[in-house]
Formats: sequence, structure tokens, C-alpha cells
Amino acid sequence: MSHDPHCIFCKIVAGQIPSRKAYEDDELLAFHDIQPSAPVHLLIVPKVHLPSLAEARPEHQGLLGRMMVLAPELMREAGVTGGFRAQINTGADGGQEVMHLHLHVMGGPRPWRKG
Ligand code: DGP
Repeated sequence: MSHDPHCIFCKIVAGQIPSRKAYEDDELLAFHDIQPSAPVHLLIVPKVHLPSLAEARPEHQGLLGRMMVLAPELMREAGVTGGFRAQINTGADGGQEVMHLHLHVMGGPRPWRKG
């Protein structure tokens, strides 16, 4: 399924739910997390509905690579210079709440909120 009408991030990708966008191209969208754990907390998502990293297959290598390379670019753009954390929660035991693959990218001066 490339678009899940019940998925909140698919709705953000489709513009049905507003978000504070940081980046967009044909394949990827980045927007600010609604419950930030750090001064800068972005979510990078593929536009296609991939539920989690557990469903990633060899054909997704390019997409996943682009997500990873975008992370430092967006942190630089946001003025984050002291390092950042990139995290993909995967599945229930991995703490994933929204079942649409997303890369958390968190940076900015510490201390950060616990989360
Ligand atoms: P995870 O636990 O890894 O599935 O993280 C999901 C994140 O998504 C969580 O940090 C909060 C964020 N989030 C959930 N709903 C929305 C939304 O409607 N808009 C935005 N911007 N972020 C959301």
C-alpha cells in the first residue's frame, strides 16, 4: 500500500493534517515533531507508506540512504552544531507509536526533555 488513509503521517504527507515542514521532495517529507524531545526535533518520513523499518527490503535501500543523508543537512540548516541524535523506533517493543516509518532527528543545546 503506498498510501494508508488511516495513517496520520500519510495524512500529513497528503496535506490533510497540517505540519511545520522543514523539507520536501518527491520521495521524502521532514517536519517538526509535535511533542519535541529536543530544541530541534524533526521527523523524516518517506512519502510512501512503509509501516516500519521491519518492513524494509533491498528495494528501499536508496530511500533509507536518502533519509540518513538528509538528517545532517537539515540539522546544519537548523543551526545545530553540537551534534544530534538520529533514531528509528521500530515496532511495539521498539517504542514505535506511529506505524509509518520515520527517522527522529534531535539536536540543540542540552539538557533535553526526557522521552
Ligand atoms: P514514535 O514513538 O517513534 O512512533 O514517534 C512518533 C512521533 O510522532 C512522536 O514523537 C510524536 C509525533 N507525532 C504524532 N502525531 C503527530 C502529528 O500529528 N504531527 C506531528 N508533527 N508529529 C506527530
